[in-house]
Amino acid sequence: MTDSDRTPVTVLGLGAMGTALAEALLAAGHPTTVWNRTRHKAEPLVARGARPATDVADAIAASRLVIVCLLDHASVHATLDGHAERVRGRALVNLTSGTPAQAEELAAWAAAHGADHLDGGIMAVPTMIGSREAFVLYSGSRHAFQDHRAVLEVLAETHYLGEEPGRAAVHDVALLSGMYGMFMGVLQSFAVIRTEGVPATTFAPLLGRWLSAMAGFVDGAARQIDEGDYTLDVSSSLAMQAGAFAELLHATEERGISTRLLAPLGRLLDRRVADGHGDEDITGVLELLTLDHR
Ligand code: FVH
Repeated sequence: MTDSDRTPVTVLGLGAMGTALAEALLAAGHPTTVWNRTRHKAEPLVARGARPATDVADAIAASRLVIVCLLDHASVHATLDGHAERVRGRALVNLTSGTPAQAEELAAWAAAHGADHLDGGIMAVPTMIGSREAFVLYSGSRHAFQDHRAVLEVLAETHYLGEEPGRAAVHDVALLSGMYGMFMGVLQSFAVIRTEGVPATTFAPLLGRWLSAMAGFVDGAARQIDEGDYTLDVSSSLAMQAGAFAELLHATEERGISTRLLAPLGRLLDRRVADGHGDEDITGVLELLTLDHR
């Protein structure tokens, strides 16, 4: 296939992520039209062969596949709203982070103006785009996904989750929740070890090894949740962990480190034990995470 056979693509938004997306498309030989509110950010891409759009209307007109990667939902509407009549017949792939409700709203907006809509949750940082580690979760128009899958694979591995527009966003929220939980734990861990004068870089291999070993929790917990049975395979009971966790909080404060990140989990463990689930696994804490459990 020659470059002239490849699908033309437009990228709206050239922040860190939009730039990485456009770079990957150019590297794969796609004729790539770019637009950014602050125009000079397009210059490095233009030097690599991108076509600078004169304005949003020109950018949308250039390609049947329009990838949107802006700051947030408000900036997507700020960019597209004045050009609703231009999107007819196009596939709008919105990789801007947003809520499920925002994905549904944009899908309805696109449908009202004759465009197909795909919402995407990028599970990567910009430097990962185009690599095997990156993946993107998509939901929305099945035929837009099928038509453009080969192009989207240039950016990252693709996972299509179905036609409900908000489904990718829910998965994004769930995966990022896991990530931020890990970030919280890692920061807490480094805060404690720093009180001992141990350099973070010295400690990091131990922490990485321990977290890798504990990653097995994911599959075991998933099985318990799907079975609705938190007594399965319990090797460390909730009662034991609640006691150990209280000691961990004391030790943390003795080192002069705040427990404000960890203390909420301690309260949930205690509550679950008080509710009679001390002989079960920690996974049952999940039952206390709905908003009607205060
Ligand atoms: N970067 C990351 O690690 C994460 C990875 C996972 C997915 N996120 C989401 O991707 C969206 C874009 O993120 P980004 O990293 O490119 O963000 P910035 O570098 O801050 O660029 C923001 C772009 O949005 C433009 N913009 C902001 N407000 C408006 C507006 N009112 N009208 C038009 N464009 C707007 C901004 O333009 P400018 O400031 O350069 O003129 C940038 O192009 C985001 O949803 C992440 O959550 C990234």
